[in-house]
Amino acid sequence: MAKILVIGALGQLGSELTQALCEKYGKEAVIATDIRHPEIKPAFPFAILDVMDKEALRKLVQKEGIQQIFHLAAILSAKGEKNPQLAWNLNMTSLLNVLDIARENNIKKVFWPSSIAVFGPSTPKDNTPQTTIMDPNTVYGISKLAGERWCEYYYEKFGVDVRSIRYPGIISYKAQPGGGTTDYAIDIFIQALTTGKYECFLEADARLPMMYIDDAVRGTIELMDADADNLTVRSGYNLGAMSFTPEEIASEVMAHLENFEITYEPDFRQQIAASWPSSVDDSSARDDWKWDHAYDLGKLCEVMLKGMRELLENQSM
Ligand code: AKB
Repeated sequence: MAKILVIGALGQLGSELTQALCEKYGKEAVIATDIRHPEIKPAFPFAILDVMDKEALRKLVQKEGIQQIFHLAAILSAKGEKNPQLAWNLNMTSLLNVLDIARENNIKKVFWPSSIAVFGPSTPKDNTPQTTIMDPNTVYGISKLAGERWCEYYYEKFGVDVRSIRYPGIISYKAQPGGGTTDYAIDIFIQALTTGKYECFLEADARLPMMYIDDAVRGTIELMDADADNLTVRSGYNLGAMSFTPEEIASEVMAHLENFEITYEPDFRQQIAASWPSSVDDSSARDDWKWDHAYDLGKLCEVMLKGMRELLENQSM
């Protein structure tokens, strides 16, 4: 049986992607790992793994006969700025460990997430092209851009079939995001349902590309299923769904909760947001592997409010 290893399986993307992989391939085919212990027993096979420990990764890959790796562990943009050395070290060393082990053990496919953070202040902001100026000014963005170059290098030089997506902000309610700039678009739902007001750490008009988690998970699996001959991008695919500002999402929330109030107190994260695209051109993904998104802002708000409300009710029971 083809075994799939997920690294960072308890994170925001990892937890839902692991669930989807189990549904698609069966629980026996998936090994979920993370550096921390789960709070509740996960519904899939789980092991503790520190991806910085290359020997431990090698042993697990060989013992389990792993054939695909999804490496999702990373320090995100806002958290990375608090400890740049740690973010660089974790984001780069972990990727190089995975690429090396994949090469050594003839792993069939590797997935590694890139981000819109690879772009910077000189990048064209609207409909940002797949190939363009890239001058990221966060340590997270620098590590993602360097990571993309390494992925392409391992593909070109050693034939490792690495695939990657430049995710926009991912919005979900089941697992907490881990220190990103786009996290405001999740916090807003929690605050709207608990206190009825939200103080946003970005400016009212900070427009960023965003995506609902179901689209992100489906897109990831579709890219991994795509025929290698159809893939023209071996760095990271631009992937679009919707773009909105804090003001726009707030008025959509108000359409459901009329007393909701938003105020703005921008902090250091505003500068990060200002350096990123407001929308991306994802025609390569649409042409190469038929990417199409399903969620727009209206549908996102409906599903987030419903899901978050149920979650909060269950927590208070
Ligand atoms: C972040 O805000 O750091 C992430 C990202 C866009 O990669 N959500």
